[in-house]
Amino acid sequence: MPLRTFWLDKNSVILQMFTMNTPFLIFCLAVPVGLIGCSSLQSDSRAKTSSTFPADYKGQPFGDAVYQGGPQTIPGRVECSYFDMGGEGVAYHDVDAINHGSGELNLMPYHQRPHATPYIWGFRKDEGMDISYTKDFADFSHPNFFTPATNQLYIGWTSDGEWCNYTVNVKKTGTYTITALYSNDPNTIWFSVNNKPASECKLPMATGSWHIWNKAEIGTITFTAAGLHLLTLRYNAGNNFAYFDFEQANHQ
Ligand SMILES: [Ca+2]
Repeated sequence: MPLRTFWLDKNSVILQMFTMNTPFLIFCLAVPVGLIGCSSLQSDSRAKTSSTFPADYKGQPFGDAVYQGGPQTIPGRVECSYFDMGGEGVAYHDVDAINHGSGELNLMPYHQRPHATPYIWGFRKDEGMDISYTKDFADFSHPNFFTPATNQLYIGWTSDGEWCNYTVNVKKTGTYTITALYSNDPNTIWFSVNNKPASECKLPMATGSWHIWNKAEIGTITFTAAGLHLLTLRYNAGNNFAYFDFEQANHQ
């Protein structure tokens, strides 16, 4: 049983974290009183994988030196640029191997905006998926139907028949509304759960530009089991996608 010791703040003294050989349970004990104890979700929590999660899936939840949150959670926000790791044909399908944002456009100095950082403009630059971020001269130089955050990462350069995977951790079963932050065409998009069609969603209006953003409810999706699920976004040409918010419908 590996034992690791962490110093917290001056009031907490020592947190001893025991990682069980059952690899997905972390049990924490804290001394002194004030942190009585906690159980923590481990990102690699296969023990919580839903029974219908594709057993042969080779992708992994996104993580890097900055983002170490593990699978994105539902209810909650699924950031589109945090698609799974595993590459073309596994974690996503993109029509070409070039990342036309981080790996191409954003190599130009003018696209390395002062309000951003190398991490942002080069985000996942070696992936075939196309990623960029909201820029002052492109996304904030005009009114938006919904103003995105500065440096909001998004996937773009979309083409017909593309898809990408998100390993998500569903905390509670039920039906969720899906709200999208997107731009451009009033397209239909689709979600699958564990490789089965689960939702057809309609982006409600054209925004008029790839860089005019709208945030709108686009449909619903139902999860019948908690735990890890493979959420697949399928789309055609015509949009940038920043994130999807999943909120429980009808206050379940
Ligand atoms: Ca590409």
